[in-house]
Amino acid sequence: MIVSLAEHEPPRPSSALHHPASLLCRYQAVRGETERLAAVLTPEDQCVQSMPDASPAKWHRAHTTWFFETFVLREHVPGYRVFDPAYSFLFNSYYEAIGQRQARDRRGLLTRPSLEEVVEYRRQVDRAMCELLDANDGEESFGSAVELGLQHEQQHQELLLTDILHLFAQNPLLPAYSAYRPSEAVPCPPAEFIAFEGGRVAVGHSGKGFAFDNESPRHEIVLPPFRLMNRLVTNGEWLSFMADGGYGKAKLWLADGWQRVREEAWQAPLYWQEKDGEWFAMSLSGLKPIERDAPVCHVSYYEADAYAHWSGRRLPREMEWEHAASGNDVHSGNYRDEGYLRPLTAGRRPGMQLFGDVWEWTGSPYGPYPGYRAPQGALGEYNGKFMINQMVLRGGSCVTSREHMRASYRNFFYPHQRWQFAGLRLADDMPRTSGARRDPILEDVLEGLSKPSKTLPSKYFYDASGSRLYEEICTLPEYYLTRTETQLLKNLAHDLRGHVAQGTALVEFGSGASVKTRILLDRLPGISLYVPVDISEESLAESTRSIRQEFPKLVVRPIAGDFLKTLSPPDELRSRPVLGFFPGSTIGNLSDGEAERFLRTSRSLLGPNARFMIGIDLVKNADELVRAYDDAQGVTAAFNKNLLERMNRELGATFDTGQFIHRAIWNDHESRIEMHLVSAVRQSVVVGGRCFDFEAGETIHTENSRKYTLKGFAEIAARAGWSIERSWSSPAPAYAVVLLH
Ligand code: AVI
Repeated sequence: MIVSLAEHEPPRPSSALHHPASLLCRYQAVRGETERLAAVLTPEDQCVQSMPDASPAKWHRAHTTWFFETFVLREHVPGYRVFDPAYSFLFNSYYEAIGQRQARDRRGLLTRPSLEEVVEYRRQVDRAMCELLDANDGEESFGSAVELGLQHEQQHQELLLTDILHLFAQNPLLPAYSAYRPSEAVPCPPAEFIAFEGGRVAVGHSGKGFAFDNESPRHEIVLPPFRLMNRLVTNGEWLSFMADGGYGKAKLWLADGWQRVREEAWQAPLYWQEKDGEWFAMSLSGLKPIERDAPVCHVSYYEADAYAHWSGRRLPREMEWEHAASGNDVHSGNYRDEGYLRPLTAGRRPGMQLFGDVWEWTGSPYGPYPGYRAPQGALGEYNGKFMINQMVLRGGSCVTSREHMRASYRNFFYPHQRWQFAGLRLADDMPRTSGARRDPILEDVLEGLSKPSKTLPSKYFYDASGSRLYEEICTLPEYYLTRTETQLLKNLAHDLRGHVAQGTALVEFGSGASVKTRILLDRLPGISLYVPVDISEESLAESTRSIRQEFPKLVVRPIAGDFLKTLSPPDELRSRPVLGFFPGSTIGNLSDGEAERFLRTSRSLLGPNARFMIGIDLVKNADELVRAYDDAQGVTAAFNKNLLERMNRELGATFDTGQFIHRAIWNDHESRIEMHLVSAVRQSVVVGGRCFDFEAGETIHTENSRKYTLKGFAEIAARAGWSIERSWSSPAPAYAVVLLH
């Protein structure tokens, strides 16, 4: 529902001027900034047009000048003589009321006027503008046109860089516009969904400072409760979408988008290229390796929408974004002023990464607000006539000027366009719980089953019967992991004996029944403090009790919590040697991105000087791997199906477990064993009051179990700031325990 405020509030000018600095100073600063941005470009760089949507830098410089000449000097300076009457044809962008113009896609053919003549044009107009502003600063009659000209010029500054990147990306030399500026390495926060209550909220420009006409009138709407992701979608997450065949699955795409994917053979965001299995992207600093934690950029609306569909979510509506953003510090973001000229990892500053980095595609079509009327005259063409067939983007980017941005700012592009610095965040609707407390398991399950490729989180395997079945798996002849690791631990404990100093603390992640811990405690007498970390308070209490009984001199300080989240260390951990312990190749149940994040956050518990011992399963013959996850006695099948039984028990779901078949497959591309439950027939299942349809043969993906090479694992660890100090590997079946420091 939309309630217009227009009836209750007096109309106000859309571009009321309240800017503190004098207009003359601002004029000089903004015009000077355009010159600074162009200064490193050669005359050739500035003349070429790389595609119809992009304009040459020379054209941007001339067009912004024409804007001041046409809408300020010719209107407000009696007797002003234009620099060259032909320029109105050359540098009018789209103003029908002003007259004919050079076709947009032929701007690159303007080898004349020369760049020097355009520079001279800028000088003449600047002289006349400065004289006018000097004599009449604060003059309302032309002040709003000057301010509009400055905001317009800032938009073209961004376009100039956007278009130069496109141009340079076509050049086999892949030139850099500016040097790469390193940024501090920060952990990317895990994706979380922040809840907003919604309700009756006011949106649109509030009336203070400059705003474009399309941000008004401010009006009230009713927003249903919603959730927004706490940060932008990352390159790493986009790689998962690609790895899952996202660009090849028609069902994820809008029909127009799917047509584009096929016509233009999209396989990755614009500017990405794969070399020897690694992804790189062209940037304003030249061709650079993809940074997994940085926000994905240069995707179209079609791609953003397909990604949202794939992830079982949706794009935010523009008013959800604006409501979430209003009240946030609009100036705190990675804008052009920071000098990076590329989107950076979230987590550098508090907040939801709403401003700067990348323009965020919203799911909202660009249209007029209730009561909107385009201003009279030629300038009425600035925004209003584009209110069809485009989608709104919010928040500004790493090439937007900081002072140009507002929470109410609406950018807009066609859904197929990719050359803008555009990315996305996800949103979703609040689960309908009719006021009752939310059930996190139900939410995760509903989310996983809503995805086009259905999933269930593997962490829910381990209820009481799942844990029993897993213990049984560990004793199976096919499941080599446990006994191989046990043997390795016995051997390496012997090697380490002299190196584990007296007073060492052993911190175990996902300690469970602490079975393998005993191998270390028996053989490494230096360990005097044991910190088991586990999400299950019950199994922690049980293992703490039995370890205390068996090792009476050992101090045990259990931590109940999710080790994937940042945990604070108990006081006793300070000022002693610390050895982290994460056995069982449990790290392989995480995606590489999650593993990297876990390794990074584990530092907060372990401290800066710790060592970290991790068990990892290694790549080997596919048959042997599949056998380990599809044993002859069917214990792993029962373990997998227990997930469905658990949903039936705890959520009242209606899975007929006899109609699902356990399947383990080796995914060579991702180097992992995948466990699936395959629907034997066409069937429907009800969970949490929702009905999920299954085709015969459709699968629920329940677990990944990554198999590493030592080199591949070292790379993941290195990204998280660890290096391998030593490793112990077994001969076939290959398995390793690595010691990181
Ligand atoms: C706990 N985790 C390391 C086991 C694995 O090998 O990925 C879980 C498991 N799944 C099937 N069998 C065992």
